[in-house]
Amino acid sequence: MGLTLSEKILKAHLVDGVFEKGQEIGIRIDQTLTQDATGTMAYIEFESMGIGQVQTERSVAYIDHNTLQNGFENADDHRFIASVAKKHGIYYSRPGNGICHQVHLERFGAPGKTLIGSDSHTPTGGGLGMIAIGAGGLDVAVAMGGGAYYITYPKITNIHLTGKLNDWVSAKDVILEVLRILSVKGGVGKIMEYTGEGVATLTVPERATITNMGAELGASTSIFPSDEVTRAFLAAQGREDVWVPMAADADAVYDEVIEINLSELEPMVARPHSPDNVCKISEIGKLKVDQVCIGSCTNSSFVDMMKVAYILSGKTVHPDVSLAIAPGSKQVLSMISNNGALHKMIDAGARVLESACGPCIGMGQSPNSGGISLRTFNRNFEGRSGTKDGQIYLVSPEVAAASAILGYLADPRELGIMPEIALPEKFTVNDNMITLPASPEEADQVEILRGPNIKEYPVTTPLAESLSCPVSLKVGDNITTDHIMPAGAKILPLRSNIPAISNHCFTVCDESFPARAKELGQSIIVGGVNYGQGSSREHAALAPLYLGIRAVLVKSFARIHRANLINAGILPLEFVNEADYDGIDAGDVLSIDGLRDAVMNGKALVVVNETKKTEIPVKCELSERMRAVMAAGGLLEYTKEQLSK
Ligand code: MIC
Ligand code: SF4
Repeated sequence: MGLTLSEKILKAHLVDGVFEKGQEIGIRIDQTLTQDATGTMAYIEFESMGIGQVQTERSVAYIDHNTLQNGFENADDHRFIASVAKKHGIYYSRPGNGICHQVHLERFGAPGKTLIGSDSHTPTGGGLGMIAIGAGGLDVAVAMGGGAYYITYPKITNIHLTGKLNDWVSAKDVILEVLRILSVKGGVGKIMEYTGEGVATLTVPERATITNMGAELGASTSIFPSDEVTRAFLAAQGREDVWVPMAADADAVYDEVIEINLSELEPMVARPHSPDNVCKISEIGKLKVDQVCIGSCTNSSFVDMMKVAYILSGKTVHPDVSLAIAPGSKQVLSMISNNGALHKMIDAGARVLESACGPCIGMGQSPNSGGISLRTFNRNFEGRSGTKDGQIYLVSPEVAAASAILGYLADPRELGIMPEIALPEKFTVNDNMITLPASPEEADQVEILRGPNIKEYPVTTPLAESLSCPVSLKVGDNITTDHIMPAGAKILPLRSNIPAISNHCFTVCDESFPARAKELGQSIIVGGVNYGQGSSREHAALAPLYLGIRAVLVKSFARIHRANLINAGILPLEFVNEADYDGIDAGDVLSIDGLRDAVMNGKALVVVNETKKTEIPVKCELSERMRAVMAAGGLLEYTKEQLSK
């Protein structure tokens, strides 16, 4: 029986476990990436493992999230990361060089390799035919130290593409269509593998838009084959030497197949407040717009920007609209400034931002109260923009630019014939904003520069014999990490300071939660389905850990967040019968007798609701390795124990 492309790469990297569906497997990691918002913690963790030089083929530290420097904190974090990178053999992409995923695709990604990144949109690399997975910072730290990365052998979904996109329909519309079909939970436990004759009609940046936003499906990752299109992109980046052809075997067997005919797609939109709340633009009508933002790791490539410049050329941004544009990388910005496209944007009245995440992570450009904002980004969770009642719609760059001119949500097909905008034969390559690490001989002399905002990893506790504590919070379905640990310009500077950032934990849902949890000392959170979807931020586990959360009991978890809870030594529990969720209220005291014994030996677990006098069967499915991690009080302690052996 033939193998899928994902299986081929995973199998070639297998270092632990049995290569069978549903089993936990350990894979060797060739490349890692971090960004600054998750990076400080990842490097604090890496340092505390006491490893000298990174063991990967390439590790890169990017600065792209916290680039508003409203106080000393962000700049201190940048300086800290720069110094750690220099000391430990990590390439350092300076602020201004661009968004991690865009730059990694341009300069480092390579077909057939494995990449993990402390950012959920790491699957962007799947556009180049690599297995690129978003993970918690601690997992990345372990991989940098040469440790395996563990995932459950996923189901492989085949998205079979036929046809060719029509004018003004773009890669964003493809992934919005997939989200419409599958929803934000539809990819959990799966890799989305793209095949079919439609693949060859999509460029690498277009493929990367699709694999990037595949994160919103909850998928482990998404991947395209590596073909002649991949070779042309790498050659244009001066990196043809890393190209290898890669594809699934003709007789590969998939767990599920989804057919999409590219020729049948229309411009689409995801309405507030979820990336899967998708419909056709034509179904909405002329919705008046207050703001348009173009950029983010989903849609900020050279061709995206050229299309936008073409649409804006000679026009003026509608008087009621504020248009912000953040090109994805220094390469993109430099090329559009050189060829005059930037001039067209500026002339039309665009507010040009630096090459960074910017508004996508609430770093500025929050819309007006109740404002309607069209964004080419990948997430529109409530409040993420920084405006609590902001109404965020996710669209393609073509829709965004057309709407910025017309003042309403516009179908770009109204603009007539689309010109052919091709990838350049040669991108402008200048890696002068990537600082190389010190040589291993000089590494000893490099001093780590730590600012006062950089605090230690929180104290963890080994899995207790038994547990009895109250429920400090009960939440509903689809809770995102933006609910658990909000981002934005005010809170992101605290990413290296767990005690301080904890004061903002869950405040989107309940202002009084941090104080209450602290007062209770130990407590449990209860939630619904797909708990923890969205970002890879381990702060969504570390802040609860600091606040004394010992267990999270939900109907189901999102993959990265569940892994982060285990890494932090917080027990991830799931209801056996979802209906039992209704029988628990905030304030109820829950207890589990013989907890450690049951978890370690895979015995049945029963939660007693002491307040309601009921018994609730729960499950906690952990691999051998995860049990050992829980027993040690988290992955950091576990890794230290392993290293000392
Ligand atoms: C995001 O898009 O939510 C982020 C900010 O890039 C996060 C990482 C973070 O929280 O720092 C992600 O997606 O992992
Ligand atoms: Fe940055 Fe937004 Fe991409 Fe996250 S989704 S990496 S915040 S651009």
